[in-house]
Amino acid sequence: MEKTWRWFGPKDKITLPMLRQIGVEGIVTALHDVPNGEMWRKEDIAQIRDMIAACGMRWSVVESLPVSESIKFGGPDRDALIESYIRSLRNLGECGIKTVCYNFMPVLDWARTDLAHPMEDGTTALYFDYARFAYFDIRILCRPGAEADYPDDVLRKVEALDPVMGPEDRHALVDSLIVKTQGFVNGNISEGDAAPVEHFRQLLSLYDGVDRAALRANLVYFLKAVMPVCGEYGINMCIHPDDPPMQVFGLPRIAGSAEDIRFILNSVDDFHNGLTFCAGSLSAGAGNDVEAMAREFAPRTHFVHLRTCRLLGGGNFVEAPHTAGRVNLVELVRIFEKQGRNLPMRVDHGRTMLGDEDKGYNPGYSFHGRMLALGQVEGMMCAVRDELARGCC
Ligand code: DNO
Repeated sequence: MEKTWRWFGPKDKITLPMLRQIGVEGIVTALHDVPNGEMWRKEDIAQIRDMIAACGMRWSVVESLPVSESIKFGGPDRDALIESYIRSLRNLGECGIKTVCYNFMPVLDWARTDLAHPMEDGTTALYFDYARFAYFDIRILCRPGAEADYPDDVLRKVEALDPVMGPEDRHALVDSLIVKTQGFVNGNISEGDAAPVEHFRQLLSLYDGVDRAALRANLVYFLKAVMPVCGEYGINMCIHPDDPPMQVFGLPRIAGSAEDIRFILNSVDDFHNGLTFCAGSLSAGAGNDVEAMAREFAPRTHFVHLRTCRLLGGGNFVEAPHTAGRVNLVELVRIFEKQGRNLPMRVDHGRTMLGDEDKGYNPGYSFHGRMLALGQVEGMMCAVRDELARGCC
């Protein structure tokens, strides 16, 4: 696999020369300043590509070329938005950038209740607490009928949180769930939004009446529309799984299980319609056998995210060190190395450590934590390549 790293563009405090020093070969980035839905211009793409090349690396993967909400819920302007998406793909293809990650999660991209959960060793990690998540839904968002979506024990935990959640805790929860994790990935809600909860409610209402079947149909519609330009330029689209892989806030989600992924790949059975194998997102689903999924979907995987969660029971999970979660990442490295396609791979997320805390990095995207994880995964890759060269795996 190709060692890649998610870089947030020229404003990122982690610079390209720093990445070169730690052995990164390919960059994963996007035109972060272009508003969602607008076409990516060829000159802007070429400028970033050349900036990366000047530092001895290549722009390997776009993460993400965001899919507008209207394409997902099937709004009246979806064809115009798909047309703009196709133009962006064409411009990327002409600039030689051929792996495009996107997701089809309505409104909310990834979600965590705590972005700096203290670990025993002094680092912090991303954390998901199901009861706090439900507390946001029921007590802050006040979504009608929300209670019906949670089991009794979680509802009891929500009641137990009532006396302990002060205004600051409530504010921090809103910030973690719908502001900090979202602003830099899809721009639906960004820092500085005066009324994020109200804004979030309006976004949710766009999906009134859109169920799983409708969302699936809208994804297939989108994929069929973009496949011709992908075929023309050899672009591989790769959908990112839902994170966490479960229904949230009454919204449909359609990319969280083996059955979901099978449906997506089979509905548009084209090599260019592929998967971002995000081991970490999939590992948060208790029902997912992540290694079996990697074996099944490797031939249609175009981009790999390596990390793993530790499940804590009751729907809670923490992002574990890359060597110590529920997924055996060594086996995943074996599966993807055997593909022989030098698949771009980035370590996903990382703990916050050794001075990362006050640098203002995007949550999950620390420098030292990710560098340690990259070193660990690089070690796994060396060992697996050695095994393969000796013909012993
Ligand atoms: C979070 C990321 C996601 C991912 C998008 C891809 O850290 O893995 O935000 O980039 O879902 O579209």
